[in-house]
Amino acid sequence: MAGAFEPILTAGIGRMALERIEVYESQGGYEALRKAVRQMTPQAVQKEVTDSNLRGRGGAGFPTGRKWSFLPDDGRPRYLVCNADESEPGTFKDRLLLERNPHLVIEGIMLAGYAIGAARAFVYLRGEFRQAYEVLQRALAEARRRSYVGDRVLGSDFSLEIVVHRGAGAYICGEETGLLSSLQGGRGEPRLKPPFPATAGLYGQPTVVNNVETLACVPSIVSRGARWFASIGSPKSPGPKIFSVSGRVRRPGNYELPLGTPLREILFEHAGGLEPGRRIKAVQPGGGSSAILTEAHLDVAMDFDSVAQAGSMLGSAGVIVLDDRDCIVEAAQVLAEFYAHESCGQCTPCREGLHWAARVLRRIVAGGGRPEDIEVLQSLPSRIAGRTICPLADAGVGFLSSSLKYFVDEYRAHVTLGRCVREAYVA
Ligand code: L3W
Ligand code: SF4
Repeated sequence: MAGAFEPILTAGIGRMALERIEVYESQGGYEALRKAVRQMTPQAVQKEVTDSNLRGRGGAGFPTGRKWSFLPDDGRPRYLVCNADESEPGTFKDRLLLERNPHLVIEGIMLAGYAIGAARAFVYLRGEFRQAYEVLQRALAEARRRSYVGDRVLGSDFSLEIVVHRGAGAYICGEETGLLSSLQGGRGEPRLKPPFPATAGLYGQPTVVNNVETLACVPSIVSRGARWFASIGSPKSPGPKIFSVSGRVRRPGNYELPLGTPLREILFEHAGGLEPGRRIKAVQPGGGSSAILTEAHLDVAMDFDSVAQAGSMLGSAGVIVLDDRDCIVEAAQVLAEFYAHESCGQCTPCREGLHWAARVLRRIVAGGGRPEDIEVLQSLPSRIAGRTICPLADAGVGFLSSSLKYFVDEYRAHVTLGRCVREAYVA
């Protein structure tokens, strides 16, 4: 399957200027939208997406068609929000699509908006993505001129405007309820769910929040059909997926492959493998929030269910590779500092616990670790995870708890020696 796979979302990137509308159109761009508004009812588009088994690409893998179906049919205005606040450590796939294939994202938004009957669509864009902002604004202006966006799309009864809103650089605004609060002008603070955005979202109205890559899958589902999409990759997690690979590989970058491609193939056939003589120490398969896997897991199929069975999560599919030169304690510290910094502060276990984790790890890395620190670190994850409003706190201890499971001896040696044991074997 992987050998026969042709990229769908990234096809043409690097070879042609897809951000120019005439180039995108020359590749069949906006044909799916034309087909939808001229030949399909909104319900038919929704059914196609449901039957395709498309699952959300932002981290949770929730079935997209099912999410759309939760919107109550009560006459209230509905909103569509494209979550483009990509901030997950090791994840840079949405940025690629936004900067290099913006019309695919716009077409996906228009199709999703048509399917759910959206009154307005918003793109919540990570504040630092300045280039993506400019590219997207230019692309939107072109799309409006050609009647793909705005009033009476392609002469039909369907109208939808897309508004781009720039965030201000907070990771937590990628969490959907934090995002909606920020979009309304409030603080980027998550709230408990339920109610889910589907029933009480933007301005209290029914709202769908979909990730950039999820929406970018919709045009090909509409043009080529649900059955075609469902035949790609793993049956329960079908379709293409962009894996962002970073860390100790020879060719870091974005690789679009079928979901279910083995981790080994992604790392060694596509990302160039490791430098000669090096060994894999740990891999985070789903961004900085995911638990680590080790060399023993290299044959895991990279789909939502298989990675979960292996003890981690596919998440955003940001694959981060550490090799035998990397200090596990230092890596844990870097991530703990990140999540502690990004905590919005509402929940005590997250606000205080992540700072304590970072503080203890900083002490160990600096050579001042105490024997009891290991027990403190081991007890932290269960006191933090699952006890907070949103998943940031769980994410903040994902690396810590899994690395303690596989590398507790390295933590202990670090404390005993006052330095990293890797110095003993790094060439
Ligand atoms: C209506 C129900 N809607 C679920 C909806 C819900 C949401 C989606 C998934 O976390 C993960 C997290 C991060 N009625 C519903 C319903 N929904 N039941 O379905 O919901 P949920 O709560 O399972 O997940 P979530 O809160 O959206 C997302 C992980 O992603 N993550 C974060 C990645 C960040 C990026 C990025 O920077 N681009 O992707 C990392 O892997 O840890 O587990 O829409 O409303 N009964
Ligand atoms: Fe804020 Fe952390 Fe609570 Fe999420 S878990 S709401 S980031 S304090």
